[in-house]
Parts: sequence; C-alpha cells; structure tokens
Amino acid sequence: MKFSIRIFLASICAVFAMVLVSCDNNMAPLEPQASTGSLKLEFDNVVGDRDLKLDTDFYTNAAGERFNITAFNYYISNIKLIKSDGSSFTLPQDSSYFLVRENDIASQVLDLKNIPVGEYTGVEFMVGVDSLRSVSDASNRKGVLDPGYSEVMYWSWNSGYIFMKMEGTSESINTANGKYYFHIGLFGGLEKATLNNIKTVRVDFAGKKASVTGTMAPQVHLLADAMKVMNGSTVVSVAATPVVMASDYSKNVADNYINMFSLDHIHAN
Ligand SMILES: [Cu+2]
Repeated sequence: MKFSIRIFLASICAVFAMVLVSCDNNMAPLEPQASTGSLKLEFDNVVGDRDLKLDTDFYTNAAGERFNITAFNYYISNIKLIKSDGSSFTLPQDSSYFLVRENDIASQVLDLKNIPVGEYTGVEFMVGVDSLRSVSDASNRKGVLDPGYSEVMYWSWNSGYIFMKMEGTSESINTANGKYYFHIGLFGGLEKATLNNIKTVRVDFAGKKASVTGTMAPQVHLLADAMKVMNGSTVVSVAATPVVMASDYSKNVADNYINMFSLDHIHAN
C-alpha cells in the first residue's frame, strides 16, 4: 500500500514537472516580435565631386560657365521602399511629403516611421507633388505643403508647387543682378493645360541592403548632384536661359534633374 502511494506521488510530481517544462517552452515565443521599424533617407546635396556650399563656392558647368548656388530646394513625395523579392512598401501618402532644403540640415534627413521589418534594396519617390494633392483642399496641404511656407515653393497664379528650385549667380549672365532662377513645376494643370513635369525616380541600392528590424534603423545616404540640373541630355546654359520657370524649356531641366540622385552608402543602424 505505502509503495503504491509513493508511486502515485512520484507520478504526480512527474506530471507537474512536465507541465512546468512545457509552460517554460510556451513562454519563449511570447517575446515581443517587432513588425515595424524605421528607416532614414538622407539627401546629401553635392555638386559633381564636391560638397554643395551655398553662396561661397563656385562651380563650372558643362557650358563652361562659373556659377554659385544660393538656393537649392526640392520636394520628395510618394515614397516607396522596394524589397529584394520585388515587393514593395508604399508609405501612407499623408506622411510622405518632404521638402529638402540645402539651407536646413534637418530637412535633409527623412525619418520614415512604421516601416515593415524587412530587407530593402531600393527606393522610389516622386520629385515634386502629385497632381491630386496639388488641387486638393488646403486642409490637406499643411506643413511643407502649406502654400504660405517660408521659402515660397508655390505659384499662386497657377495653383501649383515648384518641385525644384535652384538659384544662384554667374558672371556669364548679362543681366543687372547676374542671377539665374530655375523654378521647375507644372503638373499638367486642370484649368489651364500645362506641361507635366512630375517625375518618379528609382534608386537601386546596387547589391546593398537596408535591413529594418525592431532594433536596427538603417540610414540610406543618397547623393543629389546639383550639377546634373544643368549637365544632362540638355546642356543648360545659365547665360542663355537665366530664367526657367513655367515655360516649355522647363521640361529639359526636369529631365536632367531626375538623374541627379544616387546611393552613396547605407549605415546599418
Ligand atoms: Cu552617411
């Protein structure tokens, strides 16, 4: 009798032990597993192989003209991150409008939040603002899209954003102030049919990866080469066309600057 009680107690202990072990096993997968993280896109403005320095530095374009840059701003919007398997993640549109300005360091780093965990091998974005947003109610156009934004990137007379603004001086320009003004916009207009200079750019990371995890927030360091605004399929001369705004010629400048973006490197975290 005593013996069987002992066996009985022993087997109860064994069952308890198994329950404890299996409970322990079940605990492990309860560790929180992040499904999103963040990624930073940095736009580093350069001119050819030199850093862009507003006002003070002079550069020489393909037309042989010496020029400086006093302002360099552009909108980046509708960002899409591309994975190695070809799938992609499109940022919610409301959090996908940025204005990069050379005179504002903070504006050059786009902090993208709530990015699904994964390995990204490229990025796609619009240079400018899509036509739908351009004509949507002012309540949908706050922050950098506010038409009253400090560095006027908006044409009130044509209800449209200036996608890319580059200004500077050159001694080759034969006007009183010797300045050039490239204000490139036009989204195809509704009331007044215009050119559509909305451009989408894709930058492949060329074998490199930006791995977003719960703890790793990679920083993708892109270069934007202001020289390419002038040097491209059209060699733009600041002397011949010191003012490029809402004219047909603006297409040539837009076709040039879509090629100004490239990957420099990726910081893993
Ligand atoms: Cu970097």
